[in-house]
Amino acid sequence: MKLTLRAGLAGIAAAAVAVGLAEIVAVFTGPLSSPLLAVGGVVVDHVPAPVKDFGISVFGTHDKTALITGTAILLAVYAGLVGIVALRSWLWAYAGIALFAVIGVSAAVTRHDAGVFAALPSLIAAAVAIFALRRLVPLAEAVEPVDSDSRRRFLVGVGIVAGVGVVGGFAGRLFTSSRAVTEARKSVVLPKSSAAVPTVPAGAQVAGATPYVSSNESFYRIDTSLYPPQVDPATWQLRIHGMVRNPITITWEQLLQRQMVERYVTLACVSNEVGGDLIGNALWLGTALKDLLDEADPLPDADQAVARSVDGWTCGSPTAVLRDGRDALLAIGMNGQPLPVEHGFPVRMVVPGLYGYVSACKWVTEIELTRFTDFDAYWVPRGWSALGPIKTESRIDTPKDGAKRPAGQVMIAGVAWAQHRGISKVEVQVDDNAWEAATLAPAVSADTWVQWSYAWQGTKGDHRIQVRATDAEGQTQTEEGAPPAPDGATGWHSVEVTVD
Ligand SMILES: Nc1nc2c(c(=O)[nH]1)N[C@H]1C(S)=C(S)[C@@H](COP(=O)(O)O)O[C@H]1N2
Ligand SMILES: [Mo]
Repeated sequence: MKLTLRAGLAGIAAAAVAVGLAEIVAVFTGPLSSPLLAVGGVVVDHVPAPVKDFGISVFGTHDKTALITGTAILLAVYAGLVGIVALRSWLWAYAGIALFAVIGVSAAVTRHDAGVFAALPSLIAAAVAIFALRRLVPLAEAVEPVDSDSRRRFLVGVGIVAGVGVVGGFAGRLFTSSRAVTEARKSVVLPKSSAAVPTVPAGAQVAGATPYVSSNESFYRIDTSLYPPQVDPATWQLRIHGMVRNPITITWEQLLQRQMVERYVTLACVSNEVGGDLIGNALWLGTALKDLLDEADPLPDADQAVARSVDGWTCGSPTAVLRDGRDALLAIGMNGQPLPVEHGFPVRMVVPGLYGYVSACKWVTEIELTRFTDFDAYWVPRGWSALGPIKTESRIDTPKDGAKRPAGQVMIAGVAWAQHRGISKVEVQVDDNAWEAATLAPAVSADTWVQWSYAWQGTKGDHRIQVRATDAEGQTQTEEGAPPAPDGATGWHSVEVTVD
């Protein structure tokens, strides 16, 4: 093994032990102070919209794992170079480690609500890296001229150092998640809905279409947090303030005392591509946001209600939409369970008819009444529209693109949505034939998606199937294709099938 290769390995091992021990320090200073998560978080906040789009379309909801893995690979390459540099000049190697510390510290202390202690994991990591490198590089050098004893010493040294790093890293993550709010969540007893709970009508589920109600486990997850915020209901508060005559603050206990309703609402992400699956339907338990806002009494020109999460993320909804009588909820339950931590435990917003990025604030702790001209919420300066009403869309769930079917009757089925307006018609077109009306299944309300089906007599050959929906206001989904940014994808979903 060449000297440069050994030095590179020494650098990588030193970085592993540094980052691993930093994870342990982060158990005490907060999960987001770990250099990996802090730097990853800064990247998330600064990627341009097209890159974020690309990340979501390639990695789907695994975009976070991809980001952390990418950061770790970059770090390994950098650390290898620092190890090689150390052969020539310790001064430059220290400078390389110092740069790592500066990046880690600046990322960690600028995260929302970070204290000065957030700098500790990166600082300690830098010290550990220097310590480990000072020991491993001389071991790497001692191997020349070829000597099996010193080579063994080098490999054992690298192994131990990297091993301590890996074990430390996993232990740190493990402690962090065991200190998480999972226990607090288990002890939550949800109040009952004070009104009748809607039932899913018989026949709402069409064979071959996605489940009408999405399970909590399968529900899509989109947010900017690399580690979901851990919010203890005991300390949770919601403050409604800004342009209001009567600012209010409510605690978890007070929230539980309020009138609760349970409503099916289909949530959709603006990043959903035509035919995509960033959409889900759940039964949400919560209290009416309208009542809370009425109590706070917004000033007439406070046209924007900005919700803020404990992690600093914001979204802005039109105040009028939250107060127009639709079931805009401050939600605490999802399908009969307390909100899963990833879906906003203990409290989030759910607003029928608005994309998630302008309405569905998870881990919500603040609603500030302001004006659209005075404040841009998180995604607006990143290239997304300030207003995000959900567009009328439809999707073919079966047959899948590329599927083969025997000749004869082929059931085509899927979902369509135009939350809060409702769907009045879904049509299917095979090749260049006429558009044919699909059968609409019953749905709970206009706030949920609806399933549809169409029995087609498949003839031998390759075919293209397209779908389009019309909302209850009579507007038919446009054929014109548009990407998700700035305000939602458009176009008709189509699949190619072979009948033989
Ligand atoms: N705190 C916080 N809330 C958030 C987000 C976020 O990044 N942070 N993302 C929003 C977006 S873009 C969507 S589509 C929905 C997704 O909610 P879900 O993950 O429960 O499906 O949450 C919204 N609420
Ligand atoms: Mo979203």
